[in-house]
Amino acid sequence: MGLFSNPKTGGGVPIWFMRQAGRYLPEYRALRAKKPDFLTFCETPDLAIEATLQPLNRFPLDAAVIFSDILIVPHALGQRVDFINGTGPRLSPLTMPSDIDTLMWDLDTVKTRWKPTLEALTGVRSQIGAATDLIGFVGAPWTLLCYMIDGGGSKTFSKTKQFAHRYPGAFQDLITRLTHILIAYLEDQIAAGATVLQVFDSWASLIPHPLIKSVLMDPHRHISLYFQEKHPNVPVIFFPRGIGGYLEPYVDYVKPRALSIDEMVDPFWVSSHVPDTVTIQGGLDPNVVVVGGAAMENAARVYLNAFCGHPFIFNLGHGLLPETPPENVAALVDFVQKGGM
Ligand code: 1CP
Repeated sequence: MGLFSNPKTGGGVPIWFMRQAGRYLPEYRALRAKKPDFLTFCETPDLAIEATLQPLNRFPLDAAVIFSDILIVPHALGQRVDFINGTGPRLSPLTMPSDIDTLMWDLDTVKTRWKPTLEALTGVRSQIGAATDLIGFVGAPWTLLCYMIDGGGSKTFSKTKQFAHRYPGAFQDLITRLTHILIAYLEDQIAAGATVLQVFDSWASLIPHPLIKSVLMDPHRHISLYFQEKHPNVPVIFFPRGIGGYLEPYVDYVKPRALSIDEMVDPFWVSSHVPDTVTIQGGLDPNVVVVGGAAMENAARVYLNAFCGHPFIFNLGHGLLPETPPENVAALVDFVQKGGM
């Protein structure tokens, strides 16, 4: 079943998981050991294809998500990106406006640098059935800038916020340039075989209020309307993680075809306030999948009940955690596919 094939759900809710490929799977850890450098791993199409297919070989999921990373884009722009095992990504940070010109913004050049991921998409497409969607993705401009300016993961992304306040013109320029690059990358992903796209704004909750319009709403709206006009058959799922109180104006302004919700929002509020022209995805707490059993089933049932009658894709509020037992994932897929029984 495709992710968008259920206009009104009863049983048979489609299901996939953010981070469905990855460290919780022993076969991923074994494959990953072949290329200790994470970027090299992502850029080796045969390995990316196999990592993408691993969760589908275990569970009857309705979509594959291409194995790659949002930081492929700064890497394609020529920024130094390293993944330090056990620590996470490290980037040579942009610290002042003149650093923007050290990146390669020429689209023809940038396009050659994400080719391995396109090759992997085409390979996966040829190996999965037509009924299984293939999800391509990007990080939204704000979340990418968090890594590009702070230089790695952070709880606060203070350097990014200070850059935005100190150099508002340069910051806006970065948002605009990235938006165009991301659209080009998403279009290339469609041409390579992606049938659904997702835009991850994982750190949207950290955007200071005065910047919400220019940093979140405007670029998301631009991407949303662009794809609805130019690629009406390829739904784009937006994941503005943690924006809670902004959800209603977000839906009105961005007009997302689909909205991924996190575990902090009340699903019943969402189903009664978001029109059913917007497919909802999410939003089970990934921690409850670590726990499993009745706790997991009861929590999953809440989402099935909340979105019974609303177009819905079952997923989590964020990615599967590395400590998740794969058998809990199997049990959850089975539970959802049996309609919560
Ligand atoms: O050694 C390893 O195996 C590295 C772990 C890992 C994996 C499995 C990283 C490093 N990235 C990925 C793959 C990945 N990343 C996928 C495809 C796999 C799938 O979904 O099945 C996707 C969609 C992402 C997207 C991604 N990367 C996001 C957005 C989604 C989210 O989780 O919020 C973000 C923020 C990143 C950055 C990143 N890459 C890797 C890590 C550990 C991080 C987070 C760093 C931090 O702590 O801020």
